[in-house]
Amino acid sequence: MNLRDRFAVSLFHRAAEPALEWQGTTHTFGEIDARSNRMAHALTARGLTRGDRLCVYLANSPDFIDLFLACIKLGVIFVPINILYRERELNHILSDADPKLYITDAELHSLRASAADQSSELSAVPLTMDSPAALVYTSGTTGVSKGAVLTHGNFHFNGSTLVKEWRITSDDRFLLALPLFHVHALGNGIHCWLLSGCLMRLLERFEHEKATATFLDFQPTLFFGVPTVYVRLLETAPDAAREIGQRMRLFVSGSAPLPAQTLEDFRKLFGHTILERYGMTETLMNISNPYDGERRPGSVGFPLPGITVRVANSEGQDVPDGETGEVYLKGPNVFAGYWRREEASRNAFDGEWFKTGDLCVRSADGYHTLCGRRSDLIISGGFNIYPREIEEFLMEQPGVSEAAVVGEAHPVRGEVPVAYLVAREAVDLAALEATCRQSLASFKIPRRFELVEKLPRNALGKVQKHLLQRTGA
Ligand code: MLC
Ligand code: AMP
Repeated sequence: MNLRDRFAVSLFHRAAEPALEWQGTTHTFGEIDARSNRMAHALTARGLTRGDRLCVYLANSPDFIDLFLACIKLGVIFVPINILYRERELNHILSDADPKLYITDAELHSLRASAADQSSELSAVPLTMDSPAALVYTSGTTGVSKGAVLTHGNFHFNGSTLVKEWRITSDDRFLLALPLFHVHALGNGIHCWLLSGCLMRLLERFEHEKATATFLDFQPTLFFGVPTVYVRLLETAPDAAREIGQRMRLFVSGSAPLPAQTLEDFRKLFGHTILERYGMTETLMNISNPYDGERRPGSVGFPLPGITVRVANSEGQDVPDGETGEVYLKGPNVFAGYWRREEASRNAFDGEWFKTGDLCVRSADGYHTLCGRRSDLIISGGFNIYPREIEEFLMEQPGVSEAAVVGEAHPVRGEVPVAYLVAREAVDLAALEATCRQSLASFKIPRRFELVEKLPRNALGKVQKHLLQRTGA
């Protein structure tokens, strides 16, 4: 048994049903199956075989889905790359994943041409739920991006759990506007769609200026967003919001904290209480507010069925309800380790428990509330930023002797990065920003650069970032 067998509930048994709307064209599940089979043959013709890596640097499109499904069917390991990444970030992933093929827009063009002549039938490759399906890169606290190995079983467990818990059926109309290169859209979106057999409209990206028109046109019943998307949707005119809300069944938020005020304002405008859940690349989804019952503002709810969660102190011992500890968890959702990084993989676990690095408090009635992270991760618009990566880059630039990057609160993005620099000689800040633009993804570019005499440090010499945050506010 593997993911291909599970996707057969839709790709085979619902072959004639509408599956995917993309830019005015509707594809049936049978067409999606056939397209990915042709793509699988085209990849095989390029020499790809089970266990090889395929890196994909593409925006959302049906081709992205064809490539993912082709890899699932062949046992090729799919490696999605954030399209906002620039050369430096790309080079690291390309050398680490060591792919047989790397697909950009130009390469896609020729691959599509060779797929067109291929057979739409494809024989089965022996794969199990333990076979690796994807390597998804997460920035590490060390500043080096690591590939999380996600198996067929991880994706299947996650998708089937969400379908059941969030009552997703083939009657749903699902609007997906998040980037497919991250697990929110790939692990949740694509899998909930294929395992439920619902109709999905895929957008290249979320554009808030067009959101109202898209919602009114497609009339979705199901939508997944990051908090920034919900903040943007608060700009919807009241009449349109009411109409959208009447058709809608479920709005889900995750990837970053949803402010309780946004949940409340959204409820007033759309008449729906957003269901907030918590996950991460290494584990897919962990904890979710209930479909029925109270969706508590500021809380992420209860562990999903089959997942065991503990709240532990720094010695790994359980803390009582009401006290803060780190989220430890185990279950079929937990990844198979970091690609070619045995030590990092070992360090991520305490025995059989995966250490998430997220801090949380459990209430007496079992609701979990996240309250920060062990590391100084910044989340901007749902994209993760590890300050250390930017700091190292800044310190390579002329004149910069020390750098500290901190997250500053932002009304739409949640947080944005701000850089504090100690200069050994005159630093041209405009030139520095331009250099950052060339080398770093747009969301990682500090919104402000501040020159300071020295960075505040504690007795051990560690930079006290909380003091900078206060200065920056
Ligand atoms: C954002 N940008 C994009 C883009 N998304 N560019 C191309 N394609 C995309 N998909 C860039 C823009 O160029 C711009 O750069 C900046 O980001 C903000 O764009 P905006 O137009 O002002 O958009 P905004 O209304 O702010 O909304 C941005 C957003 C986007 C929320 C739609 O950030 C987004 O899609 N975020 C989702 C990230 C995600 O899926 N995370 C899940 C990780 S998985 P510039 O240069 O102008 O600033 C995870 C686990 C879990 O965390 O639990 O789910
Ligand atoms: P990523 O490494 O991109 O998979 O991001 C995972 C991180 O996003 C988690 O470790 C959390 O810190 C954060 N996250 C995901 N969902 C939520 C949520 N609902 N509330 C707060 N933080 C979240």
